[in-house]
Amino acid sequence: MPDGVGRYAGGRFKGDDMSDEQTKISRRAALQTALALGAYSAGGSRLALADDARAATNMLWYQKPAQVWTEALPIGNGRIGVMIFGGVARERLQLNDDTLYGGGPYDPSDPQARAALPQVRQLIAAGRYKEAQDLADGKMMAHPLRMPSYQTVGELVLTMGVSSYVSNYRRDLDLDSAMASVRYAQEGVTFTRAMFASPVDDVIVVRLTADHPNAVSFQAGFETPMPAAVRADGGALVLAGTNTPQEGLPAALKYEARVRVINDGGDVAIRDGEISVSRANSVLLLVAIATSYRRYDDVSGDPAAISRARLDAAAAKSYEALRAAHVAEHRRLFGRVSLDLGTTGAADKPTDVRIRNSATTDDPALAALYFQYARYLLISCSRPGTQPANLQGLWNDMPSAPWGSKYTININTEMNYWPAESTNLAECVSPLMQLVREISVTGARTAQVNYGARGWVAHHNTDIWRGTAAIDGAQWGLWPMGGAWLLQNLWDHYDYGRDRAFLAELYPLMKGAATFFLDTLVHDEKSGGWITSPTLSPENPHPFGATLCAGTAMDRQLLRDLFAHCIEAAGILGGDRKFVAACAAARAKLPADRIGKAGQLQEWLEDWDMEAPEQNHRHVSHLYGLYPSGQISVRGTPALAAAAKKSLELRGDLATGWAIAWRINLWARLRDGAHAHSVLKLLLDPSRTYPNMFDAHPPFQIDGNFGGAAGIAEMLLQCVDGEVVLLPALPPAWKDGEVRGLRARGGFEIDIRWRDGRLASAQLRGVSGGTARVRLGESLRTVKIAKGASQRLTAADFA
Ligand code: FUC
Repeated sequence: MPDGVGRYAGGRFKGDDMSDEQTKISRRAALQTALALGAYSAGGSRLALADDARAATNMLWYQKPAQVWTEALPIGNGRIGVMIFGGVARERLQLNDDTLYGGGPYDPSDPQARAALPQVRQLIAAGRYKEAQDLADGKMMAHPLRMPSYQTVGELVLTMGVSSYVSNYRRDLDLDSAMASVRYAQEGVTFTRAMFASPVDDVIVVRLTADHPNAVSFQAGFETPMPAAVRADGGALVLAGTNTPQEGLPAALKYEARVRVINDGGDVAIRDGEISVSRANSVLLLVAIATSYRRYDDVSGDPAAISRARLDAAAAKSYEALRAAHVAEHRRLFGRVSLDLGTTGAADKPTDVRIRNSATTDDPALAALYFQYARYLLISCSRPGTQPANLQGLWNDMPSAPWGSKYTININTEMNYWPAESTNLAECVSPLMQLVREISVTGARTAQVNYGARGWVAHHNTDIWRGTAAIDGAQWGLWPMGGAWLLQNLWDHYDYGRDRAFLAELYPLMKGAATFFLDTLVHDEKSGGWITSPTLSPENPHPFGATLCAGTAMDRQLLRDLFAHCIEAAGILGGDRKFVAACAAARAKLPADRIGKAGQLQEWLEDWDMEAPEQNHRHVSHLYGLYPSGQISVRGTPALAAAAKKSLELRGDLATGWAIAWRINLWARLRDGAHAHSVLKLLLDPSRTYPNMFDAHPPFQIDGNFGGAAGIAEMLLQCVDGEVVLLPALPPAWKDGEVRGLRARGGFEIDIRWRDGRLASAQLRGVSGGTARVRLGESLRTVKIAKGASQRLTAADFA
C-alpha cells in the first residue's frame, strides 16, 4: 500500500489500524489537504507553527467514510446543519433546518385541568398518590398529549460513480476552523472536498477540487423521507416540501433546500431532477435551506424567496471570501478557550480508534478534544437568532426523532447550556433567552387556564410551538418547574457577565415565574411550610406506585433560587418592594433540605428514598442543589454536602450519557477529582460515545456532550460560595496542564497552569471589573481587578 493510509474498493476498507509511520503520513496528508483548502489561513498566508499544533489537537479524523449516521461528522451555523458521510462513490450530506418540526401552532391548555386541580391536591395530601395520578392523567394533561417532532430536511447526495481503488483516504473535522474535509486518491488523481456551514452568509458551502484538470464529475440530487418534490429553478435544483401532520396537528410548514453549482471548467446540466457536472476543474456547491416558520404562532414565511436570496448573495462572493468570513466568525467564539491536559501516544490514532481504546489507554487529550468538541457543537447549533440546541442539537435524520428531538426541560435543555458561561460562549445562550421569552407568553395562558394563576408556567417539555402544558402522562409531565429551571441558566448568564441591561430584560420573566408559584404553592400541614402540588421528582417513581406527590426536594431548591434571584435582581434594578416581600416570605416558608435515614439527601419531603423502586435511577434531581445550583457545597453546608454524596453513592455511577455527565459535575463539586475522572472515563467509553463523538443515550442525545464539557471545566475551576476556586477537583491523571479563557462569576476570565498536580500560575482578567475572592485549597485571597486589567497569582500567593 504505497501511501499507507485507508485503502478502499467497492465499499471495503483496508488498513484500519495504522502503524506509527502510517499515522505520520496521514497527518502530513491532512496538513497538505488543509493547506490546499486554505482551512487554516484565512488570508491565504502560510501556516504558523502554533496553528499547526492547534489544528492537530482540535481535530476529529478517520480513515474511512461513515457507514452510519453516528459516524458522520456534523457542521452547522446555528440554524442549518449537515451530517457529512464522506463517501467516495456516493457522498451523503444529510440536511437540517432548526425550525422544521411536525404539526403547526396549537394551544394545549384545558380548563378541565383547573377544575380537577383541588381534587388532585386533596388526593395527594391524603397519600392517595396513584389515584391522584390517574385523575390528573384524565383531566390535567395537554392537548395533544404529545408534542410533534423535529424533522429532517433530507439529503443532498453526490454520486461520483467511480468504483476503482481508493488510497490515502482521510476525512476530518477541524474544530478550530469549523471546516470538514474529505481527501482521497483515485486513479492517480487526488480529490478533496471542503465543507462548512457559514453563520455569516447562512449557506452551506461544499467545494470539490482535484489535482488534475477536468477530473471533477458527479451528479447531485436530493433524497428525503419527507413529502417533497425536486424541481429545477433557474440554475438551481430545489427540494420543496412540507412538514408532516403529527399528534393530530395538521402540517403547517413549507420548506425548501436549494443547491446551486458554480463550476470552474467542464459542463453543468440540470436534468431528470439532478444536477450533472462533468469534467470540471473544481466545483463550488452552495446550499440554502429555509422554512415558512417565523414564530411559534406565525408560519407565513416564504422559504423560496428566502433561500433564493441567500444563494444569490452567497454566489456573488468568492469561495475564499465565504471561507474567510466563516472561519473568522467561528474563531471569534471558539478561539477564546484552549485546553491542554497533556498528550500521550494514544492521541496519534484516528478518533474512532481512540474512543474504542479509551477505557484501557491513558489519553488525556481525548478529554480535551471532547471538551472542545462540545464547544464547537454549541457554537454550531445555537447562535443569536437561531433556535436553541434541542435534544440532538441541530442534527437529526428522521421525520420522527427519539423523544421528538425537542426540548426536554426537566434536565436536558438546561444541561445543553451548562458549559456556555464557564467555557466562554455566552452569546450561544441568546436563543435560550428567546425561548423563555416565548414560553413566558404561552405559559401565561397555561397558568391562567390550567391553574387559574397569574404569571407563567412550563412543564417538563416544550417544542417549536412553545407548548407549556403537561405532556406525555402525569407521571412524567405534571411537573410545573421547567420554566423555573431554565431561568436558573439565564440567571447564570447574568451572574457571569453582570450585564445590567440583560438583567432588566430577565427580571420580568423571573417575576412572572415567581408569581405563578406565589399563587399556587399550598400549605403543608405537617411542616407548616409551603409546597408545590401536584408535582414529582423528575421522572423517579416513589414507593407508592406513582411519581405524583407534593413538595419534592428539587422543587424547593429551584424555588429557593428563583425567589432569591428575584430579590437580588430587584435590589439591583430598584423598586418592586411588595413583590420582593412576597418572595422573601414564600422563600422562608419552603421546607429545608432534609437528611434521611441512610444519611442521604431526601429526594422527597418524606424519607422515601430507600424504599423507592428504582434505586439507580438516572435522574438525580434532588442534587440540583449541589450542581448546577450552589445551595449545597462542601464548605458552605458540609452536612448537606455529605448527604448529597451519600445519595450519589447510593444511585451509583452507571447511567446513560447525560446522567453520567451530571455525575461528573456533582463529583467535581464534591471536590473528588479522581472520582469525577473515573466517571468521565465512563462517558468517553464507546458505549456512551459514538465514533463521531456524539453522546450515546441510545440512540443519540447531545446533552451528554455538553454536560461532559461542563464537568471538565468544573474540575478545573468552580464558582461557589461567592468564591472562585482554582483546581478544585484536579484528578491525579492530569498531572500537568493548562487552560486558558475560562470564565468565572462576577465578570472574570481565567487562565490556569499546573505542574505536578499543583498550581503553577493563574491569570485573572477583569472583563467587567470587580473583586474576586480566589481560593486555592484552604487558602483564600481577595483580588481587586479593574475592568480590562489582569492579575497573576502563583502558589506562593496562597502560602
Ligand atoms: C428525560 C430523560 C430521558 C431522556 C428524555 C429525552 O425524560 O429521563 O432519559 O433523556 O428526557
